[in-house]
Amino acid sequence: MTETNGTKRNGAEMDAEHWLQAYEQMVRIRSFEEAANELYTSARMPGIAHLYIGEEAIAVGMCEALRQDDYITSTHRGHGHCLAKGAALDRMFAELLGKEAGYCRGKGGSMHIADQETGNLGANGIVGGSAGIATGAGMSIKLRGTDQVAVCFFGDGALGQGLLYESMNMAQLWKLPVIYVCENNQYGEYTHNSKTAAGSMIGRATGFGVHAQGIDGQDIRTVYSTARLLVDRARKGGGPAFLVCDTYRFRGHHVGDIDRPYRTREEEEEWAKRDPLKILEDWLTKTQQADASVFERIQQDVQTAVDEAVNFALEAPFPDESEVERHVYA
Ligand SMILES: Cc1ncc(C[n+]2csc(CCOP(=O)(O)OP(=O)(O)O)c2C)c(N)n1
Ligand SMILES: [Mg+2]
Repeated sequence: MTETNGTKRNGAEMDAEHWLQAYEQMVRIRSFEEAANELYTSARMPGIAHLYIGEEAIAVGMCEALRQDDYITSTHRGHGHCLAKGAALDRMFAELLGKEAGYCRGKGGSMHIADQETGNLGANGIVGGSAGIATGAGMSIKLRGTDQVAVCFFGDGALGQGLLYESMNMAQLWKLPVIYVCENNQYGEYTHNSKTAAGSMIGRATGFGVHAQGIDGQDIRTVYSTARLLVDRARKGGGPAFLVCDTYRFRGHHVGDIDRPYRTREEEEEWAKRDPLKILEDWLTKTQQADASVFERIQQDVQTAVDEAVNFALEAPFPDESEVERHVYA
């Protein structure tokens, strides 16, 4: 049943074949999200989902620089992180549909997907909540004396959460191997961050002495090369880092946010020109490492795998009623 992603580069230089695997991983995330949207609009998925379309280069660029035994923590917009760290399509869809074959036996749903085998400590419906978990993982790594790294993904909305700053303070004091990755998609729900976040985003980390930088989150080559440096630094005991990746969600805040009255179509069109898939396609084409026929074949193969995984999840059984109180701690 389980089709896992075996493309991890563990931070090595990428050649053409590996860039195409990274491209495939981004396509896999996009196709997964399109299918999740379709399951929602056809009333086959309970609840809502927050789509990662437009932001794929960040999850894939960061996770390609990690080993399987490294950790990530994720957000309410977490499908891309889970898949990039190695989650299987079929068990992901099963979780979205509340089926027993899902990563959390159907009890977590879209916003609470965790998978110990791939080092995914969990998506999280609490904005900023994963900062404490990732920092705790960093503490555990240090106490156990391994060279693992923890990557904490969060949105620009989490910059308003105190836990992030308490966590970064401790991580810097104790030189923990944690990389805080802010996916700055400009909005928290329906509000632009110019209305919610005072001062400098980078300055929020440099105030603690944490190494911080801002990058273009649409270009996977930039994300990956930065990730390699920061991961290597953290592995060697260099301590935490804070990375602000500029990006944009191409869809609404969640699948039900269709009209998006809080932002203009012109703004969306400008960002659509910076589609992370297109940026990688253009570079691979320009450098003659691949052409349109290669991209089309990858897209078709991924679509077939996604269709199969959706069918698996639709047909999979729900947990038995007797399971309702098992594995529930709160
Ligand atoms: C502690 C907390 N407060 C409020 C919410 C409601 N909420 C859900 S998503 C969201 C916006 C998050 O914005 P951001 O962190 O930028 O992530 P994005 O949705 O843009 O990826 C809010 C306020 C929540 N889930 N948790
Ligand atoms: Mg945001």
